[in-house]
Amino acid sequence: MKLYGHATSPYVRKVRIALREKNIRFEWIQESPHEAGNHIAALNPLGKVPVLETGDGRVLFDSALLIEYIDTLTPERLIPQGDAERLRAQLWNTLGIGIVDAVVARLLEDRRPQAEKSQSFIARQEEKIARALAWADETEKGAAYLVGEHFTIGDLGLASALEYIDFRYPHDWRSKHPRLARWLAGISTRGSFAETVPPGMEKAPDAPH
Ligand SMILES: N[C@@H](CCC(=O)N[C@@H](CS)C(=O)NCC(=O)O)C(=O)O
Repeated sequence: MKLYGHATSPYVRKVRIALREKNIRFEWIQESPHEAGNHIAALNPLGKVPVLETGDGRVLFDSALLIEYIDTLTPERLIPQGDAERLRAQLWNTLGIGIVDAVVARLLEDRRPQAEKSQSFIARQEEKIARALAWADETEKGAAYLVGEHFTIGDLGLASALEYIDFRYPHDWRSKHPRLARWLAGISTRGSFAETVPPGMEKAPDAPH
């Protein structure tokens, strides 16, 4: 199995976390669609990473689909099998996806030349992130995992999104949401998170998203 994508992409990281959680070996091809001469568009018509070559002739793209596929490969599921639990876990994951999308949109806008960037667009993304953090803090029940007794796609999606905020939109959200911060601190100690920290996450980075 081959995974294509760069180390700073939050969508690629989610797939790496899922593969590590499930102890699935894979070859990581660190290619970025932002680099000249890359081959991503030949694999994914949308020209985006992550892309997965499954090893049996299939080429899949989009992190949500890749995680859905990966989850079928071993019995311990990240995506709960019961309808009610799956819906709850996927709602948390969807919140995480929305946070990441807003952080990426904000970052790209912020990197435009001063005269071209829209402060109102940036503010709109920051409002989405602030509301999502407040919603998560109010909805989260203070347990180790968001849904049930085990780590699920909900924990993966939200925790990786919060760490992406720290990476690309660093600001003190923790003092407003200490319970959420405590929950994240617990999830962040997992090997799958510790081993996939993007290079430069501790510093203020300026590499492509
Ligand atoms: N919905 C997609 C989003 C993937 C995505 O936007 N990836 C970025 C890298 S972080 C990318 O490849 N961007 C290149 C482009 O949009 O041209 C997923 O979840 O995989």
